[in-house]
Amino acid sequence: MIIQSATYLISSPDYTKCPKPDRPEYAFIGRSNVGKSSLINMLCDNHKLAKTSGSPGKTQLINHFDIKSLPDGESPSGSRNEAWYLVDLPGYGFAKVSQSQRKQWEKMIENYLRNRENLINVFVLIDSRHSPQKLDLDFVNQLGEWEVPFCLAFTKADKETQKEVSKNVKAFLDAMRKTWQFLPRNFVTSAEKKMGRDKMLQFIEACNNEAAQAKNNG
Ligand SMILES: Nc1nc2c(ncn2[C@@H]2O[C@H](COP(=O)(O)OP(=O)(O)OP(=O)(O)O)[C@@H](O)[C@H]2O)c(=O)[nH]1
Ligand SMILES: [Mg+2]
Repeated sequence: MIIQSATYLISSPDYTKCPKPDRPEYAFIGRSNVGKSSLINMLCDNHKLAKTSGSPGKTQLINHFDIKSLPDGESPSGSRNEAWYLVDLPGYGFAKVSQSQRKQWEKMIENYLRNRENLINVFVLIDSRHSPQKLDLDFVNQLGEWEVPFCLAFTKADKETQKEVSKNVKAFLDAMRKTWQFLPRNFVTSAEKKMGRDKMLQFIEACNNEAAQAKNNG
């Protein structure tokens, strides 16, 4: 897939204020500072798109980005131009927030994830440098209970040896295996090295096609 354009659209405090759900949507979530905004920028090939920062807790709203793409091999004038949304969600597990802020975050995220009708898939980002963290496992288990479809995206793979990354990915999947019958798809990524970009875009394209098919079939 070729990204033709990616533009920031709007930041919403609540899912009811989000843009009209008229196209496929993909959300990025994970611990604060895990690299959500960086991964979105890497996928869109625009490092200025989503605000990144060294200080966690920067993103506090539901941030929509408007994406136009073309399937591989299609001419720019081709009619199979696709429109979809990417969403940058605020991170969880930021130590310096109050209990009430945390509750507010939880409510906002739950409402968004469970009610956003055009949400096709959530990418849960996991820092590939660490062994499985309870916070991340709790979050994916919660998604399971809510029946929200998701994939895992392991981030910052450039910061560790390949061996260490593989070990951590395997450990996370093994931890999930204890309670999950089927494991989610996973991507190993580096925003720095553009690792995982093609695979993630291919996956999104396949989901977009499926969504279009479902729509045509009424
Ligand atoms: N080396 C390396 N650094 C990364 C990568 N992805 C993100 N970072 C760095 O990690 C820090 C946090 O990245 P962000 O993309 O802002 O993380 P975030 O998850 O959006 O953070 P919040 O919005 O605050 O929750 C920044 O300093 C990034 O430059 C990566 O793949 N490799
Ligand atoms: Mg961010």
